[in-house]
Amino acid sequence: MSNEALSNLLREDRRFAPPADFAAAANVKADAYATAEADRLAFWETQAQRLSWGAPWSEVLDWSGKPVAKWFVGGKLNVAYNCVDRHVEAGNGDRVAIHFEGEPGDSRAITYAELKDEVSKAANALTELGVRQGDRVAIYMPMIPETAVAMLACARIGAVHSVVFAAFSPDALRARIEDAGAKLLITADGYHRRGGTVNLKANADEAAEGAETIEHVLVVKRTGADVAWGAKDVWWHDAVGAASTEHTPEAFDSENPLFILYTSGTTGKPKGILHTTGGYLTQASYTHHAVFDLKPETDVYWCTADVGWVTGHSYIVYGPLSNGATEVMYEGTPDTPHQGRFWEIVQKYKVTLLYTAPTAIRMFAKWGDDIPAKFDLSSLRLLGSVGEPINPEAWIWYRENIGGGRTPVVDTWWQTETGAIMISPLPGVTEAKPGSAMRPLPGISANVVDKEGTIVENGHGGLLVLDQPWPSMARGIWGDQQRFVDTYWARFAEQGYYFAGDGAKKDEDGDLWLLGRVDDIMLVSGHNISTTEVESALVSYPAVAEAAVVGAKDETTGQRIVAFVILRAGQEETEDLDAVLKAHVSKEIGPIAKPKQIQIVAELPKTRSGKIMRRLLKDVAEDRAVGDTTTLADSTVMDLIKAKLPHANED
Ligand code: 6R9
Repeated sequence: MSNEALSNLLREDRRFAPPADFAAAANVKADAYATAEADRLAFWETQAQRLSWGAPWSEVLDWSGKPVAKWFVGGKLNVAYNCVDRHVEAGNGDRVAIHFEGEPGDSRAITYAELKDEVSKAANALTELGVRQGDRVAIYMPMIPETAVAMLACARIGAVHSVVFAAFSPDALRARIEDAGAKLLITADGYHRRGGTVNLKANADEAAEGAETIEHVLVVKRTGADVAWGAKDVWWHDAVGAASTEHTPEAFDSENPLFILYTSGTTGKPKGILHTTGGYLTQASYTHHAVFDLKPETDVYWCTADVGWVTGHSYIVYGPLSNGATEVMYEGTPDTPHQGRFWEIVQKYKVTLLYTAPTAIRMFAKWGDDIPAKFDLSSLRLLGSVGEPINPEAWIWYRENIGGGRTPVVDTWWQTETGAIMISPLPGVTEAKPGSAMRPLPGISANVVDKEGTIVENGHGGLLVLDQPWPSMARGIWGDQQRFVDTYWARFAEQGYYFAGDGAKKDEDGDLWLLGRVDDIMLVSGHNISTTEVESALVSYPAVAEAAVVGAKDETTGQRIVAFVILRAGQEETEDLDAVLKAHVSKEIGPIAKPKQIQIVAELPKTRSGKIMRRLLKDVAEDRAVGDTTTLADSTVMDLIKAKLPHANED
C-alpha cells in the first residue's frame, strides 16, 4: 500500500432493521455488547458454560505464550459428547440431527439417538484400528453423514482429524497426509456429482500408495461402484457396522488438538491450521447461537458449504450439533438436475436458516429471478453469507428473491485461522447495511489500521487487525510454529496485532466494510483502490451478475483497472455496454475508479471454495503466461478468458 490509506469510495445509504418480532425473540440482544465490553474474559467464561465440561478450568485465558493462547486452562471436555450424547440425555434423542439429501434424490433422516450410536460405533472401530489420542486421521470424503460421524468419532477419542476436500487431487491429499503424519485415511468409494459418479477411492488409493504413515484405509460405500481393494483397505460397514454402540467418552484437556485444516494461502506450501477443543467449541457454539439465532426445537438450518472447508467444520458439524440443531446436508451441486435444486430443498425441508456464499448468490442472480420464484421459500427467517465480500446489490438480491424481502441477512467475516465468526451483524439487534459485516461480535475486538499500525479514523480504510485474543483462534501451523508467527503476527509485532490479510474500511458510523485481500488492492495514480468497491459498483448495474477487477501495470497511472464482467441470463453484450459500464462506475464511486478496460466473460476463475482468483486475471491483463492454476475449480476457465482477450494490453 502507498502511504495514503485505502480510498473510501462507495456510499451505501440503505438500512435494514430487524423485524420487530424477530428482535423481540432474538437469542442475543443488544446488552451483550456492553456485557462483553465490561469484562471480556468473564463474557467468554459465561459462553463456555453453554458446554458440558468434565472438569472445570482454573484460568480463562493464558496469553503468556503469545501468540499461542490457552483458553479455559485445565478444563476438560469431550467435543463429541457435547455435540451428540448430551442432547440424547436431555431427552432429545428423537430430534433429527441431519436430514441428508443425496444428489440423485435419495434421503435419510438421522436422529440424535442414531447419531450417538453411529459416532460411538465409529469411535470403537477407530480404536480397534489402532487410533489413539493425538493421532492424526485424514478424512477424504464427500458430503454424506458418515463424514460428520468420522469427524465426531475422532473428536470422541481425542484424535486429530484433517479433512481434505474431496475434489482435491491425489497429490494434494498425499502432501497433506505426509505433512500431518496421518495413520488412518477415511474415504468413500465415490459420490454423486452432476448426474454422474466420481470414483473417490481411485484417488485415495493413488494418494495412499506413497504415503507410508497410513496403516489402514477405511472406506464408506456410497455409490456401490467397483473399486480396487488393497491390503490396508477396510470397509466402513464391516468395521463400524460390527462395533458396539457402547462407548464412554473421555474428557480431554481444553487444549487437546481437535483438527488440522490446510489452507493454501496465496503462495507456497499449504498451511496446516491447528485448532484445539475448549475455546474452539465455545466460540463455534456461541456464534452459531448468536448469529443464526438458532431455536433448536423449531428451526431447520442449512449451511451449503462443503465440510472440507472451515465453514463446514464450524457451521455444519461443531457449531450446529453442539447446539442440538436440525440441519440439512446436501451431497450435490446447485444445478443438478435443475437450477432450482437449492430452492426445492428449502421447500422440502422447510429450511428456516440458510447460510451460503456470495459466489453462489451471484450465480443464482445470474440464472434469473424466475427460478427461486417457482418455490415456496416462506419458511426462511434468516439468511447468512460467508467467504467473500458480498456486493451490496447481491445482498439486496438475496434478501428480496430468497428472503422474500423480510429476512435479516447476516454477512459474516471470519477465516480458517479465526475458527469461528468474528464480525457480523446480530440479526435481532443490528440495523444492517447491505455489503457491510458491521461490527465485531460481543467478546471480539477488531480494528482498521494504516501500514504503520495506527488506528484509522471513521470514514477511512486500511488493514483489518484483531487486537485481542479470542477463544477459537488458531493455535499454530502444524509442524511450523515459526511460520505461524511470521505469517500472522510479525507485521504488527510491536502492537501485538493479528493481521488477517484483508483490507477494510470503517464508515462514518464505525461499521466495518471488508474490501478484499490486501494483495489485490490497486494503486491507481497514487490512490489505493479496493477491488471490492469497483466490483460492487459494476454489480450494481442491472445487467451485471458478477465482476472481478484487477490492477494491471500501466506506464502513466502505475496501475490501470481492468474489469471482467459476467452478465445476467438473457442480457446481450450491446455495442455501448463498455461505455455504459464505465460511466456507471464513474457515477457510483468517481472517475478515479473507472475501469480502463472491460471484458465480458462467461465464467471467472475461482478456488474450489468459490473465491475469485484475481491473481490469474492479473496475469491475463498484463499479457503474460497464467501462473499456478492448481487451486482452480475449473481449469478450462482461463482458456476461455484468454481466448476472449487476445491482446490484453491494447486499450
Ligand atoms: C470462512 C472463510 C478467509 C478469507 C478472509 C476474507 C474472505 C470470508 C468474508 C470474507 C469479506 C466476508 N472472507 N468471509 N471477505 N466478507 N463475510 O471463508 O475462511 O476460506 O479461510 O477464507 O475469506 O478474505 O480472509 P477461509
